Amino acid sequence: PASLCGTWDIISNVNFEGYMIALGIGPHIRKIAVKLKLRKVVEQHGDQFVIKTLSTFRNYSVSFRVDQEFEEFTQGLDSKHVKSLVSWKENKLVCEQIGEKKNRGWTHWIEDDKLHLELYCEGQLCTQVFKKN
Ligand code: RET
Repeated sequence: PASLCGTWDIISNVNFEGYMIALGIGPHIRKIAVKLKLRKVVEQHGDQFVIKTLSTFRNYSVSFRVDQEFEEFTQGLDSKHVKSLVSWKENKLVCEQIGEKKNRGWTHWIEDDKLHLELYCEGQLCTQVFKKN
């Protein structure tokens, strides 16, 4: 599949609010977060990924190896411990985040030279699209 690597800037963000409500994020943080111009920085070395979510308000970074379960602490998001597993499904990088919240995870893929990200939690789906910086 096309590489996810690089620096990516958000161009659309649909239902981030609903996703944050599902995560249990309070109204004050949601009000700030929904306006952020998010940037993704993706690095890949073989099966090892580092994905950074950068903003003027808060940053979030996660490192993982594909097909290897890991403990993720969602610091600065909802600050929860989840067991995460990332795998390739066709051309999509798919993560399942097992924890207190049902049906939680995300999917990253490239389409039309853009980075697409679906974030889901408890029936809420947020769709973000990033263009290459
Ligand atoms: C911010 C600001 C504070 C509130 C929330 C945030 C959400 C971050 C998210 C990050 C997703 C990262 C992923 C990484 C993949 O490897 C921007 C930190 C809720 C949703 C999917």
